Amino acid sequence: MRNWETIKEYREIIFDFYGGIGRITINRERYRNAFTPLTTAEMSDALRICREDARINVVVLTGAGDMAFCAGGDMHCKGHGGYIDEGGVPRLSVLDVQKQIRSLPKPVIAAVNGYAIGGGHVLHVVCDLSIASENAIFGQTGPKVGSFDAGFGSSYLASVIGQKRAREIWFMCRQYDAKQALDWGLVNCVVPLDKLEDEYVAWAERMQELSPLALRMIKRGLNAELDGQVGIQEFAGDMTMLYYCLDEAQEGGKAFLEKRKPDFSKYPKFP
Ligand code: 2NE
Repeated sequence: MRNWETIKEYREIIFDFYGGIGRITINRERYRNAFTPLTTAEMSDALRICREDARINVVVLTGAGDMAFCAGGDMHCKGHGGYIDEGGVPRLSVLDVQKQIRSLPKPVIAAVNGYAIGGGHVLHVVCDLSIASENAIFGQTGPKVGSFDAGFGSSYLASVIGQKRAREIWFMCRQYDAKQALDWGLVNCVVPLDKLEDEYVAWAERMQELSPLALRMIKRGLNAELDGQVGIQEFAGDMTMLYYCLDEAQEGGKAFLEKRKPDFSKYPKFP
């Protein structure tokens, strides 16, 4: 038994910490962990904390209970223009959560502990790694229930498993078991449900033995290839951060403040 310590209290998610891992658990077991606008707002807040908190090196996303990871958007809230929040405003804020997961400069593991359906399926797809329990079930339902995700939910899915399979998932709206998901490369590994926590903690521990900056830059590079200008901007942002760590970059600012010409001649120029 691990002693997970609460980071912050929320209404629809649990956010806790253990051994360098920030764990976000969608906590709506009654509805197969379907998300409401409040759930996604809370997830966004927790992901922002994951980015800021230097104790957190790896993030895990999972669902409460042993039936579901996430069954997508809560149909009770779906209205005209989006999922209606408590103030009556229609929102599709799960898209912001997807973007946060992709741009978080730390690895994000989806621990898929049951149904990953609709927008819940997309959530695991956008995570860097997916570890599934044997009872996990995967699928999209959008065209059956009056919805779709033609963004990461389709195009990034296709880069993960290929165009034909991505089109099959969306055009047929079938369900796929964990073995099929593993065969298709939709998940990284499958373990018995009672071993899921051990497995994702072990993967997180392994990644924490490696250089965080190296992992961060690899994530940026893998994203940049697919994310166009936004991907390049994030990659470039990290390059700028690294440049600011060099004396060469400090010399420019210092020279400006000292009202002299900068002298960049002394810094190495590798071939
Ligand atoms: C997930 C699945 C396959 C589970 O089936 P089963 O048989 O294990 O459970 P059951 O009885 O269907 O569900 C248990 C309770 O959870 C509720 C159900 O209505 C049921 O409630 P009661 O009848 O006991 O009152 N529940 C489950 N999913 C819910 C949901 N999404 N919203 C509200 N209540 C939900 C089965 O439950 C299922 O197929 N669920 C629906 C999956 C779905 O279609 N999700 C939305 C896809 S669209 C989307 O997520 C999306 C998008 O496409 C684009 C952008 C943003 C979101």
